[in-house]
Amino acid sequence: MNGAESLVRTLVASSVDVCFTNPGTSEMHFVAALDKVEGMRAILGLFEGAVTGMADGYGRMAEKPACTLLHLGPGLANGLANLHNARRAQTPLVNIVGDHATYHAQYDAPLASDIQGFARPVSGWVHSSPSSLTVAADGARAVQAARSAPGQIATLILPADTAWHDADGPAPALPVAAPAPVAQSAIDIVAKALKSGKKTAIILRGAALKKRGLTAAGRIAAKTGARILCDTFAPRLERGAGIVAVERIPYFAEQIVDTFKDVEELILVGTKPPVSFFAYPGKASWCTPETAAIHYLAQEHEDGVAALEAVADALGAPKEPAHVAPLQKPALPKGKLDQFSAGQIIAHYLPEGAIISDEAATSGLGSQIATATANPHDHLSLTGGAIGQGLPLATGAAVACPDRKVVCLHGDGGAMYTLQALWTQAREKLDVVNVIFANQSYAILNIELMRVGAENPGPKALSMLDLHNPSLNWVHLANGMGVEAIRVETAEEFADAFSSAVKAKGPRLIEVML
Ligand SMILES: Cc1ncc(C[n+]2csc(CCOP(=O)(O)OP(=O)(O)O)c2C)c(N)n1
Repeated sequence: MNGAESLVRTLVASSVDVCFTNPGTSEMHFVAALDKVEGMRAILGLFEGAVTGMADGYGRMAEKPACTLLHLGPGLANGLANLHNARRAQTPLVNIVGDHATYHAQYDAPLASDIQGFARPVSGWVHSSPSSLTVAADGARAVQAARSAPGQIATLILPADTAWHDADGPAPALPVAAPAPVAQSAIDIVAKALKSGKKTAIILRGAALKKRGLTAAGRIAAKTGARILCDTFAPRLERGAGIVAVERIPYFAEQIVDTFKDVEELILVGTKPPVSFFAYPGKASWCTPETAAIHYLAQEHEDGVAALEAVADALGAPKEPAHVAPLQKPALPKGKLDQFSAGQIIAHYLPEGAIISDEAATSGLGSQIATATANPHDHLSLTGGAIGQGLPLATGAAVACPDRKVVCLHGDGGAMYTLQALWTQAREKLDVVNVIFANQSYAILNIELMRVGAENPGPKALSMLDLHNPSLNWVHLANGMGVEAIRVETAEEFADAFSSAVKAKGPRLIEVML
């Protein structure tokens, strides 16, 4: 077998069995190997930003890596913004990036570039395979690196001759290190802080935002009254009826300052102290009181869930957690369609076990409020602020979880970045309801324009934030990629469209005119 086949067999043996790709000439042996090897699902994306976002959504939900297959430096570079988001999400992900044959590099052919230079800032592990005889072992190491807690991006560069020359065979899967146990001393310090009676806030991220970690945090809250929060943009949060509810840290600096103004003890589980997303003239960057004591119960690579349970036990916390969300589906609103009525309708019909990919931007608050007591679901957010993640993220999540309904909530501006994901949804018949909030504006930037102190914006400035002229037509855009779509203008129309899309199988798009 050749190097490419040895690599594909190695990936499958290491449980990497989905490849999101947009390939080129240098990856043709890998592409050909997909037919020789059983067990690797290959999914085409029509732009690399969609490909990498899909791999992120898959990794967040499958909790194991997919691989990408990308075309040299430019292919990787096209995918960087969503790799940035995936890095922020600590998603396990293996990039396979084709390169020119080793002996071709000296000629500086047009597609030659610094692939390692493109890969390094988003990758925890980067390696260029020197020979077809090492490709398999390098592939196994890439998977091991991607899966090491809490999860990271591993980029394996595959020169074309290492793919086409003979290999010895696949390499066996390497062991994956579990999250490191938290030191008893950290548990003791946090338990002591929680017993102090001071005003305490616990911020959770990572696995701690799944039911088990949330339950342990809810037990601590029941015993001590500590507040439980999560980052504004958590990679994955389980929420809804029957699950311990957390406060989501708000977006704007002064709101974060207000959220934490009384806090004396801040306990961090797999996260960092909250700071403002941007700096603004005259506003805080560091958003917790300077006087608050900060305790790291668990670092990102550590087992924060077991640590929370150990703290709850050390405190003698009751078995029953506080703040378990009840099931309260909102009534169906009538008349005006805005983000709040839309959110109520989404919460009303949201099926149990749904996955929400949320890049709704300024239209997101309504659904976040309304779904707090909806059927239990997973919520995925835009972790790195690089817009254009939501559609591919939803697509990858639907590949990972074919039995669950995926709902993508998206601003129209961000959705335009990676709308090619819709084509992949149609081709793969993925079960995604895409809701596009069509305000025909970069609305958040209109708010930011004022907040940064740019006074009296003129028509040129304002037109840079406006998406009219020409207006986008999401029904046509979706139809052009094989996705059934409808435009809605009232709450009743949206309720009809959303309920029927949720009942149907396969991708749908609803354009919500705001
Ligand atoms: C990759 C990238 N490019 C540009 C931006 C700047 N940016 C932030 S929000 C935004 C507009 C978002 O518009 P939309 O998705 O329609 O949401 P809205 O603000 O209208 O609710 C832009 C361009 C960004 N965050 N990331």
